[in-house]
Amino acid sequence: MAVEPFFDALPRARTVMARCDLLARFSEEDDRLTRRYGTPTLRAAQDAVAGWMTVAGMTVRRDAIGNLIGRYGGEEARMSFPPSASRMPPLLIGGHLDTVRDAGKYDGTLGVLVGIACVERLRAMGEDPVCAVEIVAFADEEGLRFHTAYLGSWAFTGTLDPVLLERTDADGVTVAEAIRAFGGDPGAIVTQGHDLDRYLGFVEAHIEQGPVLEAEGLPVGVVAAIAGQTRVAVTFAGEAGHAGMVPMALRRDALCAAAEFVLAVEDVGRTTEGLVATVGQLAAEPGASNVVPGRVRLTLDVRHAADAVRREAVTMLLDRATAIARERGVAASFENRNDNRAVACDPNLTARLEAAVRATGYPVRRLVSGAGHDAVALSARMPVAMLFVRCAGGVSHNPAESVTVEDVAAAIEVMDRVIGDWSGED
Ligand code: HGY
Ligand code: MN
Ligand code: MN
Repeated sequence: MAVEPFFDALPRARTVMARCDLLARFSEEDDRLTRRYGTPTLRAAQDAVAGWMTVAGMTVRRDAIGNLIGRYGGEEARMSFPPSASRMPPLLIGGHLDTVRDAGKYDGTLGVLVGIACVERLRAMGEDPVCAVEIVAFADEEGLRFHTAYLGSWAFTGTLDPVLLERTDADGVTVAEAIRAFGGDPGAIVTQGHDLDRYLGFVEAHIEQGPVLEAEGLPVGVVAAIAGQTRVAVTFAGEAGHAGMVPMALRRDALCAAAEFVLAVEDVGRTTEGLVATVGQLAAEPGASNVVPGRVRLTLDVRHAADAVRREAVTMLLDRATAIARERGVAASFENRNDNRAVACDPNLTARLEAAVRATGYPVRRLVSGAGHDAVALSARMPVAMLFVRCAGGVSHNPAESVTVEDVAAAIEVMDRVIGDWSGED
């Protein structure tokens, strides 16, 4: 289906960029962008997005965990203008509005805002999309608050492990309490299913967060698969002591044990083909310059496209932590916080996405994503596909994250075509 040249994507891309700038102001911290699940700043960002959805002719709702969902077409659209007679199940498009700490402004938001830009075209053209379009802004993909990935999308699919509802954040607030405080209903989460079997599938436009598209001079790429990831909370417990009085040979210094482990993590990552392993958070207690650290809590993040390789690396690293602890007279303990298998994108939906990329005038470059995405959780219940958008230097999870308006326009055109692609099917 030819996308009307009249509705050139560039002006809409400029609007997307401006909206990313605006959403970046909704942060829990004055000097950097941090927006966790269940916070007033996430709510404020959602309210801004809900406003844009409403103006675009969408009906807007929140589900039991607080994901924001806009819908264009289908029954609800009959009351909207123009009356729509969408006859096919909805195509789900979206991203996430929560962020990491000191985040960039495109990770997650781009998928939501590109989707809204496509609906704005449908509305302006008076298009009657054969497939209704739902735009979802997941409320927690990063897991910054509870150290769990995909809380929003697991809940959306009705497959959230109820055990997670008792998971606590740094302040001892449980997921269930945070859901209630955010206006959600933890009891409804396990049962809500959003008629999942009726969705044509889920497509997200997301920054690549890597250097390949830029290195090859391509504005967009297509995700073939998403690597599996394991997140473990590791604790080394030694003995706090007076920095001036405890002889070096008698110390049970938890931070020295942790430091040796951090370098072991780096070594396994460097020597295992295709593996990445990271210690992203580390806290030494009691945290005083004249006290030998008695306890260290750190996070381990291990990823690989092959689940067996990832799991073997995790086992090896936890065994290494146990050995280091024994040699240093400290104790090592572990809590598996998150374990997600690798996911291949749906071949049929990906073929449609690839056709849209070609029709927009670009070659198809398939990539494996080392970054996790909500498509992992959704893949259990519907076909998923992802479009990558070039980002400068591949930098992400960093305030320097950036994209060009031209590449956003390319992504919008591709997504216009993905939506329009069903117009030939009744
Ligand atoms: O951690 C990830 O890969 C994603 O950004 N949540
Ligand atoms: Mn991210
Ligand atoms: Mn993301």
